[in-house]
Amino acid sequence: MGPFAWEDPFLLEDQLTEDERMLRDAAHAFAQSELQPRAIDAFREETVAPELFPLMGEAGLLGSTIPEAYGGLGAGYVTYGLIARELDRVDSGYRSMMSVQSSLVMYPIHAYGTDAQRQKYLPGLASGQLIGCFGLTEPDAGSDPGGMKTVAKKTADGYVLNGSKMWISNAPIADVFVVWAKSEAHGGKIRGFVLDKGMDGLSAPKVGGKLSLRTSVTGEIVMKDVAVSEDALLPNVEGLKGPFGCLNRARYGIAWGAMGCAEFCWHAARAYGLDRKQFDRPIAQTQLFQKKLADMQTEIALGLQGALRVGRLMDEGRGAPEMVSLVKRNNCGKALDIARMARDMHGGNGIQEEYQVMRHMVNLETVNTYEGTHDIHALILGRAQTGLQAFF
Ligand code: TGC
Ligand code: FAD
Repeated sequence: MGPFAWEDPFLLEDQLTEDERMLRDAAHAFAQSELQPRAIDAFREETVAPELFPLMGEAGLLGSTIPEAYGGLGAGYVTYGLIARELDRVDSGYRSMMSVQSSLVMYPIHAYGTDAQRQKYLPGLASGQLIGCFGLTEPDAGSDPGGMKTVAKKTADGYVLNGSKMWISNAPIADVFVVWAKSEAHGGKIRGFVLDKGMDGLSAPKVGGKLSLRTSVTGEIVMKDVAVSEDALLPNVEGLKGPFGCLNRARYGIAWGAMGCAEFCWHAARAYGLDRKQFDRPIAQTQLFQKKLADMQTEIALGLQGALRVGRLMDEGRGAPEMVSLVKRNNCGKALDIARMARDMHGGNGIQEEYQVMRHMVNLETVNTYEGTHDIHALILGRAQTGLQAFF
């Protein structure tokens, strides 16, 4: 038998390639030097920080799986997941900025767009000179995006879009809007459109009052007779599989990201327990405290292995959406439990911003809800094993 590394029980490090470790280390260094010093104040003040996009772009964090010809790194999905884990280790809002830009804006333009659309948008999005957002959810269509009301009507030389989107990450600061609408000219099928900031009738007011994910700005997208040319249509996909194709990638990244949050909370609880004394001994020397640490360690080790396995299968072209649902659901739910436990293990200090565990805890409430709620992913997995649709 070999030695045991408490912080890496299954030797995940050994399962990464040298390139993956190098890009992960670069993401870690960026997150710790550029993001960590801002996170506490940014969350408290709900700071909107568009200037972070060019910094992330320069660090190679945007569109890492997009080919180099369009400004990406041409890296695999394991690398993408490792980047998400490092950003989330600081704050889920920062990871959200990266996920939306990479998986929900650059991916559909690359996968479903024309070469002209790729040339027009991808280099700017990769460098962070352009900021993107993804509009699927509506006020009356969240878990059931097929119920959307946004419509695209055909005109002589393009389309006119009407409708509104809700809860859209990055929208108030976005230059590029990937928006999904029912197109009358395509039999009411859902089609993707790329809109540009400043178009007549397009606005993106901020959603205020969030008690979670406050480092990432969220908005509506309001479209009132927004006229676009044929060039705005993403021609190579139709139906819900368009947006879901993007969500598969973002959800997978979130499975890694949630484990980054959980690792932060676990390490913080362990350090706190070693330092804090009650009843004349470190609280880490109590059985209950150690059981909690063991539970955290176990769920994180298993969650990371699961995410890595799905990433490897995606890189081999063998990943299935249900695998992604499994790891997104499990890792978000487990991370939320771990963050709540870490908050408790810090006692009163757990509610203080400087200890950071409560910020992760409230962020994870969003992470567990967006990109398909915990229960929606259970229904996806239930359908896959019974063949029975239980959504309605
Ligand atoms: P359903 O009948 O299941 O499928 C309709 C069509 O879509 C295809 N499809 C998929 N294709 C690729 N990947 C997937 N994961 C797919 N799932 C379904 C399917 O094959 C079918 O294709 P076709 O050709 O036969 O038409 O559709 P449904 O309406 O019954 O869907 C049910 C359900 C619940 C699974 C789905 O609607 C769902 O996943 N709901 C959750 C919605 C959601 O995740 N929204 C996320 C919004 S974006 C966001 O939250 C960003 S946060 C970003 C951040 O800040 O990080
Ligand atoms: P609902 O769908 O109304 O769900 C409410 C509850 O009902 C949940 O518990 C759900 O699990 C449950 N429920 C729903 N249907 C069923 C069912 N059939 N059976 C059992 N239970 C069910 N969307 C975007 O398009 N782009 C973005 O960039 C984006 N960013 C976001 C950022 C933030 C901060 C937040 C909070 C959300 C964001 N979203 C975004 C929206 C997000 O994807 C939705 O909030 C999510 O899909 C859930 O939809 P809903 O809020 O309408 O909740």
